[in-house]
Amino acid sequence: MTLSASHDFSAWMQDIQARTETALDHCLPVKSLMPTRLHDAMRYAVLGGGKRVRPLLAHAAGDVFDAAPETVDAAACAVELIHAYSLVHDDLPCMDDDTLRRGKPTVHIEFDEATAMLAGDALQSLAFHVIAAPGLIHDGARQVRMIELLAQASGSRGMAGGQAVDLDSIGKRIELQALEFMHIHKTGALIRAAVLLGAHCGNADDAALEKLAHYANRVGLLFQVVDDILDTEADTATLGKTAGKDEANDKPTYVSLLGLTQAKALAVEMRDAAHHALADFGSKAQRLHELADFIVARTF
Ligand code: GRG
Repeated sequence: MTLSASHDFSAWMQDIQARTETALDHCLPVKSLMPTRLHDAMRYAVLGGGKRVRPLLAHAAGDVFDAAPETVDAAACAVELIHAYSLVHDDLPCMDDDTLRRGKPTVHIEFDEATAMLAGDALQSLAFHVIAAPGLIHDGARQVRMIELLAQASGSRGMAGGQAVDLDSIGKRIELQALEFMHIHKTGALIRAAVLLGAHCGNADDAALEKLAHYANRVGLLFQVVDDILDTEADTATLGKTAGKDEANDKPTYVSLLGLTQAKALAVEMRDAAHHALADFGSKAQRLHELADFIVARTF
């Protein structure tokens, strides 16, 4: 990537992150609305942090089909609200039991466990409220497909299912294939939903959606391999969450199964496969290419 291209990419990223923050702010209930403590916790969980990788992917996929950015904002918010809920619940003592997230105390530490549970629940409901908004897109049948896609990606056949397998694998030695299954669901499903929902906003046809799904599947795994590498290599201050948690929790990861060098090689392989999946889209897919590079670059 040239220097000017990388400058342009940073400016684009900042623009999408800023518009996502504004869109999220608008769809979340204001703090002063009853029940104020719950609304405060929901806003705390969502606003002012996070890389907004999923909204970036949704907008990049929308760009391929000239989707209206305002429509993609709604789809991106829905995915980000599901992501935020999953982090709140993942941090609870009954799951990962973590005290730090995005450089701040986790929601159950800042508020309390019951509030954190309810905030996660309510964020999930809000996500479906946002994606089901009447008139979000002109094609009602396509909007129903979008709602179904988000439901599948977050439920027992997607993220929640992946989390169940993750919890079940603690302290166990699992094969690479089982690790891949877990991550395709836990992390990959929502990343795939972000890409496909962005593309739906631009009326992508089924053939294009299939190619994008292939890209998203590679990026989802890439994201997880990178997350595993960072958990070993980066410090808590850089990550904004507790480093070394996977090893401390005796969780199987790409690094524990393959070693650091091979995990990094796998990341490069996934990135190249992601680029390859975009071959038919030409320069319209520039942002999707750049995002795959950006995700890998975090580790090198
Ligand atoms: C509780 C149903 C349920 C699911 C939880 C997403 C998840 C499933 C757990 C998070 C644990 C984890 C570290 C997963 C690995 C990849 C991942 C999703 C990291 C966090 O996402 P980022 O890096 O976070 O996009 P930010 O803070 O930037 O939004």
